Amino acid sequence: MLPSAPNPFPTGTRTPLQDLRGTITPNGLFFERHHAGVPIIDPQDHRLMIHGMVQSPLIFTMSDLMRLPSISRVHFIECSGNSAAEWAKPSGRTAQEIHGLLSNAEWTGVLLSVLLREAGVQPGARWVLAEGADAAAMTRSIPLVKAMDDAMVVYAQNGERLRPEQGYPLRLLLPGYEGNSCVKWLRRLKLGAEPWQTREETSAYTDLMPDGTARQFTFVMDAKSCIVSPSGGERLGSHGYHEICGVAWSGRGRIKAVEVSTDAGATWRSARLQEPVLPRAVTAFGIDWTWDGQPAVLQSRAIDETGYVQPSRAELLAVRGTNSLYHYNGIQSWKIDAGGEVTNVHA
Ligand SMILES: Nc1nc2c(c(=O)[nH]1)N[C@H]1C(S)=C(S)[C@@H](COP(=O)(O)O)O[C@H]1N2
Ligand SMILES: [Mo]
Repeated sequence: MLPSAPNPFPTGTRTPLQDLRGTITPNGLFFERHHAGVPIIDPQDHRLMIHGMVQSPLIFTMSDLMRLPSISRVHFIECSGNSAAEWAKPSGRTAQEIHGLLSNAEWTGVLLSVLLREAGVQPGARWVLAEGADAAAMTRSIPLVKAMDDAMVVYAQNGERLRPEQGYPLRLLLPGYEGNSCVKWLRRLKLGAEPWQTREETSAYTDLMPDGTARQFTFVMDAKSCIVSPSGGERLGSHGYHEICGVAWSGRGRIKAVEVSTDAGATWRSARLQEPVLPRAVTAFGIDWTWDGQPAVLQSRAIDETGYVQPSRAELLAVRGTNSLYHYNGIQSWKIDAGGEVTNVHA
């Protein structure tokens, strides 16, 4: 992009999926989405407060948190606004432009359940309000069951401290939940009986259905996949063998299978999955393909361990209509023309 060109999306950056292989997103290429800039926080001054419906309210310093038993787990974060422009028409050109609000890292921190047990959850508490220390004071209501299950407060990413853009010094990580709920620069957790109906769960992050009702608290990111090679913006230079490779992920658990079509969904073949296949983490896949020089449409569909099958665009729109902004997980189609040019199409 020319230095003078306005950034079309100044409050976020996208991971260049087509340029990466394997599953781990290098920290410098992790996507970013901030609603009101990146705060500069001195970790010495940072505190995490836990209050509300607990036996004993607690305040943790960063060194308090870092003394506790740590765990490291690989999980993706995907913004629920990822691929949103595809609701209307084929919009992005590359995998990065279309699906780049997705990244995957090894996170290190403390299970949130450890902190909540320390505070003592009062009977009747069902929800946790998470608040960030940025200018947006991002706040989301999180079900207590998730908080007590696999939620983590994390301070490291791929072995090093979080980057400022990822929430340094502390962020909430809710594996498989929409990115917005993974509150960065986490400073406060309040327990209560009901959700708080904050701005980001009322005016935004709801899904307007065809009948005019809105779905709320649609946290889980459904299974999705994307072929990253060949992919949009590329030009296949030669006929013959090409490995088709890509990434798949599901907020509900492990990827069970990925199927690939080279004829716009008429026939499907099972792809190889790269081990390890981890729950709520990006899984890499590959399949052999010989390009005969004829036009082709490449598609992939992810199937997760719950049996959920990633829908075609038509199947998704049949249920969700076209009022939605968030949670687009329709199958991606890449058209290859006779000259080898790869473009984003809706097949
Ligand atoms: N405090 C705070 N937390 C936040 C945000 C924010 O603006 N402020 N953005 C959210 C959104 S919309 C997403 S998709 C993820 C993005 O995380 P990343 O920037 O580390 O990729 O963080 C979430 N957590
Ligand atoms: Mo987001």
